[in-house]
Amino acid sequence: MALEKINQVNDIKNIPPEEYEILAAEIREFLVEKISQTGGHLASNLGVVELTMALHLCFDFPKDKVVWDVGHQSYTHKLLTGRKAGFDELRKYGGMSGFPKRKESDCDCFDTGHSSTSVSAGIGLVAARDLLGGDEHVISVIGDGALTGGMAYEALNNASRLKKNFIIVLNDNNMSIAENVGGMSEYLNGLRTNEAYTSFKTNLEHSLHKIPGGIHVANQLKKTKSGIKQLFIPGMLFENMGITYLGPVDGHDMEKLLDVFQKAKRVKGSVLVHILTKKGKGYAPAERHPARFHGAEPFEIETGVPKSKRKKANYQDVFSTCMVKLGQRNDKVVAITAAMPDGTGLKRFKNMYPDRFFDVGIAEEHAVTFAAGLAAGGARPIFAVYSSFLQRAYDQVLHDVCIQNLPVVFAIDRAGLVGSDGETHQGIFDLSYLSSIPNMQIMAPKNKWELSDMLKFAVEFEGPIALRYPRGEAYDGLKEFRRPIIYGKSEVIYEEEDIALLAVGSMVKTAEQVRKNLKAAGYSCTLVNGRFVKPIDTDVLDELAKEHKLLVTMEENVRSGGYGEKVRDYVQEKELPVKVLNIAIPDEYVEHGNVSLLYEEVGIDAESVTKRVIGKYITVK
Ligand SMILES: Cc1ncc(C[n+]2csc(CCOP(=O)(O)OP(=O)(O)O)c2C)c(N)n1
Repeated sequence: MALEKINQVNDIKNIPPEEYEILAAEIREFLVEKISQTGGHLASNLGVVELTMALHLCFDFPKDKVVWDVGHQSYTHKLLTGRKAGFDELRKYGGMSGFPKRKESDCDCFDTGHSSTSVSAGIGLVAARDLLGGDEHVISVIGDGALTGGMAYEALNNASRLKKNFIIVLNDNNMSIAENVGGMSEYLNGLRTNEAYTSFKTNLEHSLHKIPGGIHVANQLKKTKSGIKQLFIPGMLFENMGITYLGPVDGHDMEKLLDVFQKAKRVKGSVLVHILTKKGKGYAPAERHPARFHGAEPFEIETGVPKSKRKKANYQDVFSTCMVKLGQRNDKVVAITAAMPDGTGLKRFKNMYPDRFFDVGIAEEHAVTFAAGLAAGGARPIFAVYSSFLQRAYDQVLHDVCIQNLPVVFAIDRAGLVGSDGETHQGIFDLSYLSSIPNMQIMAPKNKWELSDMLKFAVEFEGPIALRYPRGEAYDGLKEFRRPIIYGKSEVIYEEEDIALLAVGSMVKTAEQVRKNLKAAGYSCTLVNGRFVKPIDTDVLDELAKEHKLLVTMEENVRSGGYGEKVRDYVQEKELPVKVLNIAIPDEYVEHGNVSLLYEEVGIDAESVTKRVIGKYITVK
């Protein structure tokens, strides 16, 4: 048992080379077993087992530093740095994170979660090292998917200028979550698959080596800056930027990996090592369905089938159906995703209207400005994007869409707490970051029918408009309340007096339970579905203030800049004779864990809200 001998960082260096293969197999077995129980990122991790082992054999962690792009593929790194036991509590509340965390280990030098940041962070660490007189190696490991993100190019551009010793490892498995897309992906594909080229190059080199002086000619050709160098060295795109290219190398061949990393260490300046890996390697279901096993729920090892069966439709299914219908009705409707066609539910739209579907790669900033261009050209773009990933496109939303008041629909998925992915992925800021932007309108549906109605409304709307909905099961309660969507108007569901609950989106369901609790405790309680977070419905506030003593706003967003603040501001400004209690997520990052547990932790579950409402009401009545 080789894995048994690995208990802390650098233990791998005591493993004899003849056991590397055994160790890799045991690591894979360990990962499959643990992730089958906890869920987590499987396919990407299975692909980088040898790559990670080789890094740990060639470098000296924690002195040397490795930045994992996105960070979802860092499980073997965690295993090799003394965190084996952490896998029992992987992604659970209080347990080990599924991403690199500085606070978790000194071998994690930079926190990640969002894509395409590793080269920037790496070159920053390099610049700091050189300023402070250090001599450690800095390695950024970036996937071919992450290399579709603009930041990666900004960083490569900068790295080429800084001319500092820096190692970039390109982990090329020819996949993003789904199929990788775009010109860079094709370029890499050319490098990895061009057998004709490879054999031509080998033959040419052999022939040159046979003729007198040929070796010299071959060496000269490799040094020349001319295009002929391409015959000998692939990766000219990087070379021409001043970044040495090494590879491509089989990412499952330890000998070759060790050799190329030793070479990379000796290169002066920045070097990119191109490694070819197989996503899902070693576990047949993940090799067959790498996208499904990118982020897996707990599953049966023998079959790869998820352990829990989904009973109800989720919001993404509802969105998917609506998009197909909208596409049918209006041929100006186009759909955009930034590398998440499956997760967002756009796959059916893609299959039915391939000409009106755009996967732009992991490029949210570009996606937004691209949508702005489409809208300016007369199309009706709908950009389906996770709340946390839209964060990076703030300026594009403001500068390219909203200043020009262009009709772009933002379908904001995974809004609210997402659970096991943790801080980097919680969608709890969108109401705040969008609502300060003039011309932007924001809606949140209470249930699955309202998602459909809001989407129809949004496509007809003449300006930027966002609707946000959570991850997972779509709420199918309150079906009888399906009144038309009217701009800026909320929906009064139950009308009583004393306490009014004003909830938005997912919190309407919670508010229903809070109302039941309050009524059971003898309180009279109105329930309003806010519907619009921007603009807020001031008429309903004026009305509610007449018959109620306490308004309670409820949202699954941080408090700062959210729905509650807007209601409170209005009530204060108009000096309405009513008190306001804001229920929102505290202004803090929320770590990973089960969502219902997180609701309790941040105090937005029905029981905590009920207690706070009663406590507040006692002081105001
Ligand atoms: C800004 C941003 N957008 C989207 C994602 C979701 N996401 C996580 S991993 C991934 C694919 C990454 O592909 P690649 O870099 O090739 O790594 P692989 O999983 O194939 O090893 C995507 C799109 C993200 N993490 N960050």
